[in-house]
Amino acid sequence: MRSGPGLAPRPRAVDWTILAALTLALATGLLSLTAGSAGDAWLVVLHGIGGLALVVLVYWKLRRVWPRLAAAASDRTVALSALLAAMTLAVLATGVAWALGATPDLWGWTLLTLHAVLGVLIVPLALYHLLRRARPPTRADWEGRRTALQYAGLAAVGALAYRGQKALTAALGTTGADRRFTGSNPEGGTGNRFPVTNWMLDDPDPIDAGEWRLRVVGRVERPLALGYGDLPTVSGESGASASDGIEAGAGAGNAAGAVVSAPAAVERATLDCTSGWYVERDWQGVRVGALLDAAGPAGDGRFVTFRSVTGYRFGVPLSEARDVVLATHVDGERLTHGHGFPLRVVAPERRGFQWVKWVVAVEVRERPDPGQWLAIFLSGVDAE
Ligand code: HEM
Ligand SMILES: Nc1nc2c(c(=O)[nH]1)N[C@H]1C(S)=C(S)[C@@H](COP(=O)(O)O)O[C@H]1N2
Ligand SMILES: [Mo]
Repeated sequence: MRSGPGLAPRPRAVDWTILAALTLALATGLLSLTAGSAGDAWLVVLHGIGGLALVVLVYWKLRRVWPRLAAAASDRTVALSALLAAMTLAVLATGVAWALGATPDLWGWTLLTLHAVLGVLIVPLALYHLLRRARPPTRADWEGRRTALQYAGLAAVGALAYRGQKALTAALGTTGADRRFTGSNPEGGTGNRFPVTNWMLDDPDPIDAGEWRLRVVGRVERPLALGYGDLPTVSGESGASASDGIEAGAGAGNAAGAVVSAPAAVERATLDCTSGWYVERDWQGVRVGALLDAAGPAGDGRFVTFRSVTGYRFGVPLSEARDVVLATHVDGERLTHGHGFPLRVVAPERRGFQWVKWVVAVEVRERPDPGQWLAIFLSGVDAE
């Protein structure tokens, strides 16, 4: 890009604007990890525009400090500044490459996961850089009509680049063209044919439906323990080994009557993994509202946590939980082990890492469980 000195704001203004743009990109990037409904789309748009404006800002800055970087590589502070510059360029390059449709397999990681991890790793380097180098801006750094024009230009370039990138991917028909508002690409397929994504070492043995129990516990009047046979039957079940060995499980024989007699719930919903892919499917199973009606939440029950046999868990407010489906089937096929058989969370408008697999307990709680949020920071660290 050609830009004479007249286009760039004064050095200290550039530096502090880089900090602002970096903070914006980091904040919107992290918040986008829980963005699940179309109303959250603006977060990712702001992320893209802020990130693309940063490309211009970083170019201005590097043009200015390049001679010093090259000259003093032996100085520790300068060496760390150079590392910060390299990482920032890597974050920008991975973000833009992902948006343009690049989907290389990086030893089990996606480019988007690498992008997010590099973005977070920048934080300590940027803080060190600030402590060693920051000079407070003065009014003189921002004075003049020219500065206002320069900033208007910068915002326009960021927004135009964002539009241009969308137009380019659409015109070329690259992978990136079909991105969801979260930045995820479609996986297509039907039924169980989509990637299995497990968090770190979350990899349980296949579950025997005959032994398995679903417990509805916590702040409820009538705790339940349901067997696989107590769950609604999905009519017209398809798939190779559809109900092999399952009838043996039958019901656990308690207050489950209301649940069994309910017809299977069907929910069309999108599973959107933060590592950058999504699928839309019909999910069949039991509506959590039906389970709660049978168990009778106590007056102080406000949240519902879904717990996996592995200890992995996630919770949502009680009113939202009523609409969650605990699925035994996808597109009429019994879930495979990898996708969470016998039961997984289907939480429309929530991101994939919140769709707990191999569910063994539904816990009604008075307040949220902060420990679950650990999963947010590690959810991008996905296998496959
Ligand atoms: C902190 C420094 C970061 C910078 C400078 C940055 C910058 C960028 C840029 C320039 C793009 C391409 C925008 C486009 O062409 O549309 C991008 C895309 C993206 N970034 Fe970041 N990013 C950062 C951190 C993060 C983090 C921490 C996350 C998530 C955890 C994240 C998630 C995303 C997503 C989901 C996209 C794809 C958006 C789309 O497809 O439209 N970023 N980022
Ligand atoms: N118990 C458990 N549930 C889990 C996970 C996990 O690792 N363990 N991974 C989550 C993540 S990150 C995603 S994207 C979805 C993926 O579901 P899938 O493997 O059926 O594609 O499951 C979620 N549920
Ligand atoms: Mo995920």
